[in-house]
Amino acid sequence: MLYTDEMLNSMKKVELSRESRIGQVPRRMTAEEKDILLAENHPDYIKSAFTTLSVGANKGQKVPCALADLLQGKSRILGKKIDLKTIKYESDVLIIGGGGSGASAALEAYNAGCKVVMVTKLRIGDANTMMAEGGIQAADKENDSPATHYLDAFGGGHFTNKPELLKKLVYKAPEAIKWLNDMGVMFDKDENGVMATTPGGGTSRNRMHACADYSGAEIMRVLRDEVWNDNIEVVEFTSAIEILKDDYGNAAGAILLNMETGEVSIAKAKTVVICTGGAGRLHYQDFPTSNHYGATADGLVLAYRAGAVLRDADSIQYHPTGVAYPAQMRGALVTEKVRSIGAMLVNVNGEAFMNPLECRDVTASSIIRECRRGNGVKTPLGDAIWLDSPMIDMIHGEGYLEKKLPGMLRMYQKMGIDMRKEPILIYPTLHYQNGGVDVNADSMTTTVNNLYVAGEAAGGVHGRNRLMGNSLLDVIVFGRNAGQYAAARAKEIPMPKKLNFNHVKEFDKEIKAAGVEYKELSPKLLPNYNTIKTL
Ligand code: MEZ
Repeated sequence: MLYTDEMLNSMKKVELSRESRIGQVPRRMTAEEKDILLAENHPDYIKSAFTTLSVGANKGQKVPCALADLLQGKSRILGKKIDLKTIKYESDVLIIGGGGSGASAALEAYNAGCKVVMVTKLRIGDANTMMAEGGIQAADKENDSPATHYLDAFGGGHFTNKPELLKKLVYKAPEAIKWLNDMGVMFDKDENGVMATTPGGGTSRNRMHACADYSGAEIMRVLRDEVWNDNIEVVEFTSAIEILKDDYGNAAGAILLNMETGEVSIAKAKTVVICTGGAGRLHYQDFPTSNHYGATADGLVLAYRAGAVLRDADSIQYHPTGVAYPAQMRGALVTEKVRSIGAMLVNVNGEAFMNPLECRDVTASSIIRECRRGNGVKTPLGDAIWLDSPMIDMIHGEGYLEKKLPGMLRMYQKMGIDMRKEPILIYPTLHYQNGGVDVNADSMTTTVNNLYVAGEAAGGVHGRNRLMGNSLLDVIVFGRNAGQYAAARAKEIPMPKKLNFNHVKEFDKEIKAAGVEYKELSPKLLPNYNTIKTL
């Protein structure tokens, strides 16, 4: 039996209250209520989960403990003999990472006439982009505007977003959708060919463009095909383990590690673009994650050691609805779209306790609080909340859920759950790093010349809380942006003559002088599951 009697009794209450909840919209919280809720319940406020950095550009600032261990970890090249004269890959632009931002950057740099090499530690497309479900925002309808999109994202980010980055994100969004559509991304459209759009948490207009509930997979399919079609050199199963610099302290390549053979090699380039994604697989505070296997914050480590500044690195997004039960799917993403199209969050007594389309940090905190108040559903894996998915077909008619959420429906069916007929159990899951490397509007880091960062590895675009659908948008807009600027710069400068990794040695000296003990080899590259608490 999948559910205990207690769970089944609670499910009965959800069924009984369902009819009366249709058409009811729970009120939004006031700003003051939100502030109190966040301070008392959001995991970012748990002081013991953070520590202060002792070295580097962000010395004195707090970051999650697991991230600090990596930022101040032992470089993989220390004590190794590195031959900097034998260059295995030489290019105008070196792209590190093979997800959505890496592919977008590669395509733009290639189109600008540059020789591009992309290195990626797994395969091209093995990335969080591929896992994205609900959609991509763009204000391209008559009742909407980039300015409205800006205000939504700025408010959602608690007014901490870097204005020049956010402006670029929202103004370039319609063009990004067109770019993808023209390349062949199969967006959902109505019978007249008009893009279908839905709302998301914190959006004041319906501007979520989607490809059912596999938006990221469809976008990545097309980007990957384009990279392959262009014959861009893609080096798979190869990680960048340090940035290389020229005699002037500018980024000039990377030291690479072949993940299969262990061979170390050198890539030299005029400009370097880091597109390594997020950090979910660090499992901050022992949260499960919706992230891809490779999400281990590698880019932050590479950039930090090279002298880049991080911003909002203590701000983490817990997606409100991760699978809480059954165990096989724990932590997997239950797209926000389930709520966008009508499902409510309901407690053990069958009561809707909040508006389901508050921003993510507020929604996640409200779910955590409801469980802390004793109103969660007890499962063998911990407390959870119902997401009342059968409401969707009751509101829109039979067949709607299957049409809009085919992937999710199948995922649950495999576990013997029909989400059209029964609610599903959710709890927040570690989803996104809101912050990252500080970059300018040209995607170059604020302190290291010729080093660019795009996508989840970059900070500032979303401030301290990202809205749904602005991540896929970020990887496209800023992947392209980084590729264009890195290419333009590469055309202006000569190929670096000599390479060095003096900054790695200097950083190591700083670590020793600060009395910090290494806890990890870094970058981490792959998660280490024997250290995660078992259920
Ligand atoms: O942007 C996201 O994180 C997103 C669209 C996730 C989702 O709920 O589907």
